[in-house]
Amino acid sequence: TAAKEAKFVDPREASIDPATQEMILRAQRLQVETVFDRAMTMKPCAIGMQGICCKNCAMGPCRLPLPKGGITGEDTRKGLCGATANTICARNFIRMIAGGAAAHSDHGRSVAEVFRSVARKETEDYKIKDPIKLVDIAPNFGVATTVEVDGKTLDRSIDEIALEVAEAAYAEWGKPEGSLHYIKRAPKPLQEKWEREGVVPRNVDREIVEIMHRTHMGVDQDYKNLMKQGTRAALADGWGGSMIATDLQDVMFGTPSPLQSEANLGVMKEDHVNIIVHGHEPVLSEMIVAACQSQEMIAYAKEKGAKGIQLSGICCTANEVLQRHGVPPAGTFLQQELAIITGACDAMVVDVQCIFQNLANVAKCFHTKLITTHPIAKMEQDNVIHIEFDEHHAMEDAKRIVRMAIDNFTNRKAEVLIPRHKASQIAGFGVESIRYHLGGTFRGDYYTLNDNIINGRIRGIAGVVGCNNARTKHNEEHITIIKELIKNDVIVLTTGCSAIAAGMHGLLTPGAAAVHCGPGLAEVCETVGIPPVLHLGSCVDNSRILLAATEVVKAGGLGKDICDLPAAGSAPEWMSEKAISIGQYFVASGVYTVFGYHMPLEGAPVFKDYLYKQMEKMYGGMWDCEPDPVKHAHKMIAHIDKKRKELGIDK
Ligand code: SF4
Ligand code: MSK
Repeated sequence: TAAKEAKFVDPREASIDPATQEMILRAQRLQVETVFDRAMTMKPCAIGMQGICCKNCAMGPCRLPLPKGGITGEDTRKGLCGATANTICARNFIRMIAGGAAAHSDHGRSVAEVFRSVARKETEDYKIKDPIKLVDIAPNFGVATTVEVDGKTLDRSIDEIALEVAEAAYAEWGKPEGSLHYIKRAPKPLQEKWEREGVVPRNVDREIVEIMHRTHMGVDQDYKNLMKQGTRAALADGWGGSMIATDLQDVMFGTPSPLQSEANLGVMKEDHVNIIVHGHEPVLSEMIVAACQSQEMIAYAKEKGAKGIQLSGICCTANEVLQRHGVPPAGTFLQQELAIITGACDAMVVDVQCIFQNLANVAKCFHTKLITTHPIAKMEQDNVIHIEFDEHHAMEDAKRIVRMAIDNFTNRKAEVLIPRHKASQIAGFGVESIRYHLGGTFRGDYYTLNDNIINGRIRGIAGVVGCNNARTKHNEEHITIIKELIKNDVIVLTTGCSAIAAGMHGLLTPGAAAVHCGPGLAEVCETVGIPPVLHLGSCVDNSRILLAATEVVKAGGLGKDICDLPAAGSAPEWMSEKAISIGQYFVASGVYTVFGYHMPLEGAPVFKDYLYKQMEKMYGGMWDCEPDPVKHAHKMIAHIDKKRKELGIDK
């Protein structure tokens, strides 16, 4: 990966994080190219940026750039087949939704498969850790938790409930009729909107497949009708595949509750075997956590001269093992190459999504073993080891991987340089723990969330989520926006790499309240001892934000639907197709959703207007984009204030 001719980025321009800056500099000194350098040398395509390049058939690519000065008069732009800018832009947009919904939902399917193995008792390595959650979710799938015997109501066995939930959950991906069970968890007025607009998802796979059909050359040529299907697939993700993933993971691995940890590259330890898990699915990483904690593996590591095993994570696999075990994240999406550049990463174990292929090139320059584990995510480079994970012998696979990392500890070549920077954090929040920490209910007490929103101590709720993007300064937008929100008494719920960024920059501690919050939010956080920014988990756990909003609505006093709440969503540094799917399911659930960087919509102003303005009339939520982080936060606050006024709580 040596790139003598590459133009190197100034590390201070690339990130606001000192650990990241230090490692970028180190990479440059060692002539190891990273994403930050590639972002300098390869600029994005200006037409693709506008969202109006179509390559859906071999008569194209057809490119319909917006004329300088915009459209005056009739828009006569068209592709060879006659597709308009709106059609092309909408097709591209909903194909992104299909990609994102497929990724989240296939993750959910894998979890459902493992859960079915557990319910059928085909695996010994996984158990039901949270039977209470299983009993809680069972009625949503139409599974009874009690049985009538001789006029008495008796509890059904957990084994019986698990088997029926497993079958019903798994069927959500392909059932031939009806609609997704979890749709019924949404507030009633929202369900009515979805029915009225014809966007209730039928099954997860069908909605994604139908996007691919409708966007094939010569099929759906009405941007509104295309977007209808995009909405239906996005809802199948948020209220389907993602929500099922979150719930079944909680049932099998435990529902998170607040715990202490740390974040950033400084969590790696020079004198320990360092293993990094990276990707999204926690099925294998749960076993890796257990293997790393086993006396057998710790003794083996000591035999090889290490003081112990330091497990850490990148991206959402990091969030999964953080939320349930306190395993510290070593960094966000953009720090994955940098973790290897420390020279201290003995093994990086990857599963699916957000994994740079360039990791293999970087690993070649160090001793790091790069291990792919998923049958659908392999790498072509010959230094990559593939150990396919199977839930039927999960612990055996995990121990094999951990042993390989330990054996590699003595092979470290390059001088080890781990940045010292790390921050403490409290993570592990969810709907259950928000309720518990804020008075045990959502309304009716001095401490509760709804009461504090009504009395104005908390101005509103913001969900700040999503990726990093090498086209923006790493973490700057996340941190600026979050700080601006909490300064204005808006409590922040965060997931994904945004949550890791917040942890790295010290915003996930109760102490952050006194330093960064407005007086109302600070008072609430100090009284109940929570951080002003609550880490709700991984990308699929955005479903927890949907359910938290639903609980707030159901508790009363803040309107009848999610769109009535003083709430807004944000993805400041988004990059993945998953972010677009998440954005659309938030918009269709009634949330004003602002993205940073840019949106690939500028080339089709009519379609853009449909997303930014017309959507609100259908669902109560709408899209927006604002790259300036301070303005971005204030757009969210203005929306929150508008909703407070509508609720009559703006005094
Ligand atoms: Fe061009 Fe139409 Fe083919 Fe797209 S589908 S590439 S617009 S001819
Ligand atoms: S990992 S999807 S970069 S949040 Fe979920 Fe981070 Fe975005 Fe991947």
